[in-house]
Amino acid sequence: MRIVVLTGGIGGARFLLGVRAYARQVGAEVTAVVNVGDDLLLHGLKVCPDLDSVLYTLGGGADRERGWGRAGETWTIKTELAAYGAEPSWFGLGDKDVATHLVRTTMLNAGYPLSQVTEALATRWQPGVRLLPATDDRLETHVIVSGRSELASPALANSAGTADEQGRRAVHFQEWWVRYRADVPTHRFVFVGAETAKPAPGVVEALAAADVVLIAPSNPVVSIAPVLAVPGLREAVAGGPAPVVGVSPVIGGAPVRGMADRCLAVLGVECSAAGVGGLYGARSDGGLLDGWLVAPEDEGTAVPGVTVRSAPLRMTDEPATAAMVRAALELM
Ligand code: FO1
Repeated sequence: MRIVVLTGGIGGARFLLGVRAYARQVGAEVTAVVNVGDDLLLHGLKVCPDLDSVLYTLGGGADRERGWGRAGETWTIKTELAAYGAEPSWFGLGDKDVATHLVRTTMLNAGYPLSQVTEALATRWQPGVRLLPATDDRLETHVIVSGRSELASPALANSAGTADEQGRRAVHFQEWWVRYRADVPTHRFVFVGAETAKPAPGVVEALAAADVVLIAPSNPVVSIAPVLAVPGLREAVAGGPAPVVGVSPVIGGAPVRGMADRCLAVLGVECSAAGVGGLYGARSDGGLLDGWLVAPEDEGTAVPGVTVRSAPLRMTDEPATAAMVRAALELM
């Protein structure tokens, strides 16, 4: 059995722990197609938070409490940068984490595409799943905001746009997420570079050969949407041979973690299992889903044209997450 997972964020990385555990039980192969919209260039380094979350989480090196970055991290570089007054000071790179970015950036500068660089990094972490960035091309999520004059850090590439006549400007996703905790008037999300991006090598092939495609319980707006924004990728999912089953990131009207509620509000979508299911839509109706797994708290959720079932969706540990994956696959 071949399972392809569309994923991003910390919830997506934790979901993959369960997918890998399930796959080991049944002898399945797993390919994860990972969001790159959160990526940024910082202090000359290419940082790929979602790819790194998967590498560290599946490789046993993640800080479980913080959710991002390395366990047992130290912060000497961050302190030294602060002593120079180097911005941005609101985004911290740990010392161990910096080693990953140095290796990645060196390889990218030498001409290797991100997919090959990721494969190289994975030889250390042995994640046990095939890890593919959605695209090797630059694709960054930017957020159109207004209302705070200090917005748009010149320290972040492409975040220094001047305000238009309505006072709106674009900031990098990380500035919106980490610096402002999404608490600023927000108008829309833009996936910069998406129009000309191509799926990374192996992505379309993996989708064409899949027995099932799972959409992880990741943030639909800033983790899954940038993956689907790569031309050809949505088509390869929606028009592919494999059934598509999504797992709700919302339980009882609240995101399991993160700020999906704020992101959905920007789109005018209700923060509920039905709202997110409806956003993805039925494959039979031009959308993506054949099946939608919701939590017992959301039993009775209906998404027209989609088979909806419920199962416990709290990813408390690996066995619980593997049981969730089993329930999603039983929807097929
Ligand atoms: N999240 C924070 O809240 N504060 C940080 O300083 C921060 C630094 C950071 C560095 C590397 C990395 O891979 C992730 C980092 N994150 C940080 C997490 C990240 O902002 C987001 O949680 C993800 O992009 C969303 O998936």
